[in-house]
Amino acid sequence: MPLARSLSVTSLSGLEEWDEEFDREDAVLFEIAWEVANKVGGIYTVIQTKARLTCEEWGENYFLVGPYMESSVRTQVELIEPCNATLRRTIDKMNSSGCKVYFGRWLIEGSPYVILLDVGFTAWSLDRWKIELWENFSIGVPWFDREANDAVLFGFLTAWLLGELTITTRECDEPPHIVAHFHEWLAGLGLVLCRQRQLPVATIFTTHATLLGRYLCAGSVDFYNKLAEFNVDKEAGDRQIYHRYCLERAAARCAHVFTTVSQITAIEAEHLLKRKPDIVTPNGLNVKKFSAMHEFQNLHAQSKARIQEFVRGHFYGHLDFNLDKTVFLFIAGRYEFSNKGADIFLEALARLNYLLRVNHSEVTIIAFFIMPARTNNFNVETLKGQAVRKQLWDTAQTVKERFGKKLYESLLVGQLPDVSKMLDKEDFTMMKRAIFATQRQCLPPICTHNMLEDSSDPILNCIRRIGLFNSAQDRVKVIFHPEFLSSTSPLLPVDYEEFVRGCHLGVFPSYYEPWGYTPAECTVMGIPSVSTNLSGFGCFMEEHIADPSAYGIYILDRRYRGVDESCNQLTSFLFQFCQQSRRQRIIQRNRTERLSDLLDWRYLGRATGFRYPRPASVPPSPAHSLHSSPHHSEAEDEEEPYDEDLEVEKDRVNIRQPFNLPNRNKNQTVGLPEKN
Ligand code: G6P
Ligand code: 1S3
Repeated sequence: MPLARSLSVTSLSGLEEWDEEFDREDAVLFEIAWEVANKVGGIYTVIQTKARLTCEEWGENYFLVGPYMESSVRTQVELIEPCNATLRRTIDKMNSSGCKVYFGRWLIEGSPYVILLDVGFTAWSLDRWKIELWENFSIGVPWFDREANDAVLFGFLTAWLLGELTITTRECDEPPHIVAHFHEWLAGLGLVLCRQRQLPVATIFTTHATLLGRYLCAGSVDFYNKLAEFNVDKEAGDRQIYHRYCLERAAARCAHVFTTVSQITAIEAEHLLKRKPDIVTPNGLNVKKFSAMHEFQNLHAQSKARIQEFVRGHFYGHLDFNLDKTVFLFIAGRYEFSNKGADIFLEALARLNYLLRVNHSEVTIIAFFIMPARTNNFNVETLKGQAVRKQLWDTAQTVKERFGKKLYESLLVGQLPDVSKMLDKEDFTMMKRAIFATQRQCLPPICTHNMLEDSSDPILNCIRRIGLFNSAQDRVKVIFHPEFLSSTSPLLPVDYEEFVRGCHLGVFPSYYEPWGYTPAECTVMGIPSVSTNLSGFGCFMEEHIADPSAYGIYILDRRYRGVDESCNQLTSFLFQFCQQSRRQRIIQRNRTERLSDLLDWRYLGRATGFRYPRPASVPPSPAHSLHSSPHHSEAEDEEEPYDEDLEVEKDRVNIRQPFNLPNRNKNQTVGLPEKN
C-alpha cells in the first residue's frame, strides 16, 4: 500500500472530464472536519499543524470548512468578508435561504481561510434531512443522539455549500476542479451526499479511527486476532451505534480516495469498513527548529524546575527523596483507561516500585496521569500543599533579608560579622513555625481534584488495588491530574508543551491508537517515549528506525504478547530508564530530538523506504548494546564532563542529514540515504 503525504486522485468515477494529472492552480481544495477551529481531540492537531504547509502549497485556493462554535470563534477566528466573488455569492445565497455561514481567517500558523457553518441555526431542517437520509440511504438517526444529529446537519450543510459552489463556478470560463477532503464520520455525510447528487467534486475521506474499533477495543475483546471474524452490523447494533457506523461506512465506500493515518488502522478499516484504504497518510507536526542546537535541553531544565517546584508543594512534609534523583514520567490524553494503556502503565509502576525497593535504588519516580475526568475543582489538600510551599519560600526570603541587613550593617562599620549572631530568636521562631506548618496527618494526595465519580473511577480503583499510595517507602509516586494543563492553573501553572519538556519520559502503552500524537510530540521536543506496536506512531517508527530504543523510542510489544508479558516488558523499559545517569539521559534526548524531521509535515511521505541507522555511538555488538540506551555504571558522575558534540558528530556522519532538503522543486529528487 503506498504511503504518501499529499494525495493523488486514484479513481475518479463520475468525474470523467478530469485529467488524472490536473494542474494544482486550477484546483480548489476544501478540507472539511468537525474539528476545524474546534478542539475536541487529535483531528484538530492534524489540521492545525498541517495548515501552514497546505497554505504554502495551495495559496488562496485552500479553504477549511467546520462548525461555527461561538466560543472558539471569539478567540481563534477573525471574521472577514469572503475573499472572492464566487464564494461571496455562494455564501450570500445560503444565508438568504435560512442558513448562517461565516467566513474568516483562522488565527493559526498559515492563517487559512475558514468557512464556518452554524448547525444550530439550521436545526429547523433536521427532521426533513433525516427523512431524506432514511429514504435515500435507509439510515435512521435516533432523536436522542445529539452528536449524530449534528453530523446530519453538518453533512447536509457542507453538501449544500459545495453544490452551490459548483453551480456558481459553472458560470466561469474555466471552472476550477474542486477537491473536498472529509475527515472522520462526523463530516462523512457531506461526502456521501456529494456523490449521491453527482456533484463534480473529487472526494477524499480520511478516517482517524473507526467507530467500531474504538468501541470494541474498550471492551474486553481480542480485537486484532478477531478482526476478520466480527459481524460488524451486529456489533454496531449491540453498541447502539449502528446509524453512526452506517454514516462512516458509507463515506469510506463512496469516497474517490479513502485514506487512513497508519497501516494498522488500514487493516482495521479493511475489515470493519469493508474497504482497503488507497493511501496511508501518517500524521505530522509543524516542527520548529531552534537555532542553538542545545536550546531544547535548556528548556528541559527550565521546565523541569517548574515541575519540581510543584512537587515540593505536593509532597510537603514527605519530601524524604532527592529531587535531583527523581525521574518524571507521564501519560496524557483522552481518558480511555484501557485503550490508552493507563491500565498496564499502573500495573508496570507497581512492579517497578517493587524492583526499585528490592534494589535499594536511590531513584524516585513520579508518574503523572493527565487525563480529563469529571471533577468539581482542585481538592483542598492539594491547594494547601502549594500554599505551604509558598509560605516556606516567603519565610526563607524574610530571614534572608533580615540576615542580609545585619551583614550589611556589620560591613558598614568595618567589621566581619559574628556568624553565630546573624540569626536571632525571632528568626528561629519564624522558621520553626513554618516547619511546624509542614506537618501532615495524611499521605500526599494521589488525585489533585475532587472527582465526581471517585468510587468508580478506573485509575483510582486500580491504584487502590495495587496500593501505590505515595507512602514514604514507595519509590514510585503517582499524581493524577484529571484536567488538561493550563499555564493559568493555580496548582501547576504550565501548559502542556512546557510540562512535556520538563518530564523525562512519556509513557503511552496504548492498545487502541490509530496514530498517537502524544509520543510524536515528545519526540519533536527531544523527550523519549514509550509507545506500542499497536499504535500508528509505534509501527511507523519501527519501520523507519533501525534501533528505535537507542533514539529513546521504546516500542512495547502488545501485538504478540499477553497483557502480563507486555506489562513485564514495560516494567523492564522503565527500570532500564531509571538506571540511566543524567549524562546518558542527555545523550538520549539529543538522539530523540534528531528524529524530528521524520515527523515534519514537510518531509513525511518522502520517507518511503528510508531507515534511520542506529546511532554510531551505540556499540554494534548485541552483547554490548543489549540496553541500547546506555547502561548505568557506578562511576557515573552526575556532572561528569563528556564530549557531547563529538557524540552528536559521530551520529551525524552516520545519518547524513536525511531530510535536509526543504527546497521543493518538481524535478528534484530527495537525497535520502540508502536503505539500511
Ligand atoms: C539539560 C540541561 C542540563 C541539565 C540536564 C538535566 O540537558 O542542559 O544543564 O543538567 O538537562 O537532565 P535530567 O535528565 O537530569 O533532567
Ligand atoms: C484519533 O484521536 P484519538 O486520540 O481519539 O485521531 C488522532 C489524529 O489522527 C490520532 O492520533 C489518534 O490515535 C486517534 O485516537
